[in-house]
Amino acid sequence: MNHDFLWGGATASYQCEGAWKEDDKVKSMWDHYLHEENLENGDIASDHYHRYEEDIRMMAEGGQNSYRFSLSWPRIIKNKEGDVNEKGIEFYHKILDTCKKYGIEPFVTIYHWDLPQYWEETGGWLNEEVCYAYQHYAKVCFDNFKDKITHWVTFNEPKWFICSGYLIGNYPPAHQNPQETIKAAFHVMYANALGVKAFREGNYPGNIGIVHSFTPVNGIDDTVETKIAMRYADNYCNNWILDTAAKGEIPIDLLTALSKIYDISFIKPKHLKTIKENTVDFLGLNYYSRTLVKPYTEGETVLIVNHKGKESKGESKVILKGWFEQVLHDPNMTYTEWDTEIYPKGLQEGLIEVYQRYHLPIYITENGVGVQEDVSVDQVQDDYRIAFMNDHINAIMNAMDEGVDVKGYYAWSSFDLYSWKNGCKKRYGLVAVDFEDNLKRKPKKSYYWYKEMIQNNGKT
Ligand code: BGP
Repeated sequence: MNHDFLWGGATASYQCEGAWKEDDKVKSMWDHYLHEENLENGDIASDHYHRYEEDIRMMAEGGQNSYRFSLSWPRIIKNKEGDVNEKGIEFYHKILDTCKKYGIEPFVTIYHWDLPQYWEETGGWLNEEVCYAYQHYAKVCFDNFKDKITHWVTFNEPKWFICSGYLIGNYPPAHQNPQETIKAAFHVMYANALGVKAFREGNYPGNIGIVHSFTPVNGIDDTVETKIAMRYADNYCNNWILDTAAKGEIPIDLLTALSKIYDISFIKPKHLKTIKENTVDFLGLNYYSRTLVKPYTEGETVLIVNHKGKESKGESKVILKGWFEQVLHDPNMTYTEWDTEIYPKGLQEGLIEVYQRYHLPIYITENGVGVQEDVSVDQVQDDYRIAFMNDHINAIMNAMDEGVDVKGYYAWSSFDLYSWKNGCKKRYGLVAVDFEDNLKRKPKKSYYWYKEMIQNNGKT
């Protein structure tokens, strides 16, 4: 086994911990929003807060040597004044000590979407003050856990939570406002740089990166119009995060295009200087699928929904007038129950492209398939998940053969958990969690397959 390569699974605090009010944790924007809207929530989720020992032990028994999880801001920082909740700190020490006990390397995300509600009430990511609050929170994490964590991630998927929260409106704060989207997006990338700055200034051990929801862009043909649409789509899907975090530069053609329609005067030289001077050490790519596009010039449409709700099957695409239109449903391709195209080749091609562009080490920080499963059986026979992971891991190995520096792979998810807005019925886990029967854990067939694959160093 190649001991340097990290093989594991991933989770996120809100999606698995539960214990939403325990030990002085305050409300996150997700707690608030899902309760207000009366939607299925993560109050209990997989109850990882109480069952972490069993979960981490199962990771080790499944041959995994790493665990990607996130820290919860509302568990760690009590209020706008920045006071620390020692019980929150203690909880993550217990997780980290358990990882150590089982020989599991922690790979830790500082922010995976659970903004404290007390900050959301001041305007959330539209408020520049939140960027400095994030920096304070990140510093508290570095100071408290520096001896136990060496792989740090500033943010999980800025595109997904910003576009869903401010443009599409299906995630909290559920706005539909392009002007706000641009401002919130910018603030998150600025906060990313502030987090990196705090990390560098504190001289903490280890590395820091960002995790991006990576969708390589393909065009439907080779025409000039399609190539232009592809560039717009790449800016929308990838470059505003990757260029900004890795090179310290917001793509200039994106800024020019935006400034013709929107106000970007909130971007000041001091922000750009911080962004330029504080770039990341590595890139984490979450890969679920690609984006196939064609030009879109007609009609009045600014944007149409892009969400992963099952009800929207066949409609979950992005259209930006004058920029591009996402193409769905190529009859030759296969799609998941939730409308995601299965396209492993995109991972291989995308990895090569990203590595050529940024020359940074890459981790595949999420990859998996969401399915409705009957978990009352002794063992879920998830051959579809095995096939999915097998094909994507092969794609990674091929990219590595071509020289790409991939350092780890994380299945989404380590065990079944809460899927944003879909609730617990959309399952991704290697281990089944029976939400109807006492949250019992039972490894799926894929868990054993993954163990063997890890022992073979990624050869299947
Ligand atoms: C990514 C998120 C994860 C996870 C995953 C699956 O975008 O980082 O938190 O949820 O997607 O998505 P979903 O649960 O919406 O199917």
